[in-house]
Amino acid sequence: MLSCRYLIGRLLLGRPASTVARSLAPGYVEIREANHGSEVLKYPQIWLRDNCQCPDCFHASTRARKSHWERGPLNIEVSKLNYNPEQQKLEVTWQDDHQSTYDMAWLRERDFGEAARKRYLEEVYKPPPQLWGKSDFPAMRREFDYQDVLEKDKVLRSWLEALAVQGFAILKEAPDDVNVARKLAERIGYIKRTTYGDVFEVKSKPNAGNYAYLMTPLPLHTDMPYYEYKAGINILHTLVQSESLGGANTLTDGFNVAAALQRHHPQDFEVLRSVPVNWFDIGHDGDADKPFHSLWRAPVICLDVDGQFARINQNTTKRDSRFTVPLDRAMAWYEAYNKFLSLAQSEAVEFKTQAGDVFVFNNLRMLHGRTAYEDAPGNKRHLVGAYVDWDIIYSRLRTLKFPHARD
Ligand code: OGA
Ligand code: NM2
Ligand code: ZN
Ligand code: ZN
Repeated sequence: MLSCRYLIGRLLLGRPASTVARSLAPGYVEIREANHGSEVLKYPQIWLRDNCQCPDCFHASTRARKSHWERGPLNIEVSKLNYNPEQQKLEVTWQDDHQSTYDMAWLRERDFGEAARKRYLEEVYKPPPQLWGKSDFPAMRREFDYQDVLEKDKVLRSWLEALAVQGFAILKEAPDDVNVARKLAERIGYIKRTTYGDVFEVKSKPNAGNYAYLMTPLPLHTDMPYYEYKAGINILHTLVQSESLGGANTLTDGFNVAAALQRHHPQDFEVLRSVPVNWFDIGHDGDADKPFHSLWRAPVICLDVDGQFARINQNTTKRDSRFTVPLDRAMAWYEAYNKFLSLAQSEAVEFKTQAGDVFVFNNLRMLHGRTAYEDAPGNKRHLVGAYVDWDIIYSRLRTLKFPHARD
């Protein structure tokens, strides 16, 4: 391979006659656009070559990069750069004579600068969650009409955005129909099937295999911490609400509780972020004949690669007595967990749904629960639930936001 380690050439876009050659840090291409002040677009040469859009390198209809491992490494350097002002394209000739052209708009969308990366992550990747405490609840509460969600894409989009940003929403005026939760899941995309079926009935059951199927208070929890692929959102449709005192829902923003713990008790935060807890679900769903033995070890507070909150695991009824950590970690963990739970409890709001309400929330983020209730002969509390994964929800949201996205 020819080696020319120092590329000479800075393009002044928009001023075709005045392209200026200047020495650059090796390995990069810089573009300064005439009407963009001192802003410079800077790209690694190896990235440009890796993302060559020519038919030999890229299969347009499947949006797929082609693999050419047999040709050796990609670090071939640029031998000639040209900006084509009529077509607004950057033209590159490489030292092996391969030729690439890049649309300026395409390049700008892939700007490595900090502001552009932030814009992409927040506008396309995921809308950032807005954390909230008890006193913010009324301002965070979003309501949508059930039929509008089914029929109007704009309303579907607003609903999904509320789930991503506020973490919950309430749909009103759903019919008295056991298929509502399923229809909503299918309106988003695909329902998530679990060991509890595709839809599940939350009511007091004689052969209850799950604590949620009793009339007792259901403490603040997230569903299915015992799953590696835990349900993304929980759709809970109230068919019959209890006329007794209770049967109300409780709700706390778990990310906000984690943030408060991080601020005020950083050591406890570190413990809950790092100590794996054994979550379990052993048994069978009522009379169903398929037994399950679900286990997943994970901390209460899980962060993503950027250090942002990714998932909260908490379900006292599903925490195993097996705690597979060294002794001293267990002691520290209980202390931190206690702080987390008391904070969560003090920030919890309470509201009672009515028949026809659908309470939907981010199950990776929201701790939720229920107050105790009493069924009566003519009034048996009855909810139907369904789950959807966030992969499906974010994908749907992006297709609504960017119907013409090509890459
Ligand atoms: C559950 C649950 C809430 C309710 O079943 O996991 O959170 O209102 N139920 O019964
Ligand atoms: N249900 C409602 O994590 C849990 O087991 C919570 C889940 C039974 C599907 C309840
Ligand atoms: Zn190519
Ligand atoms: Zn639940």
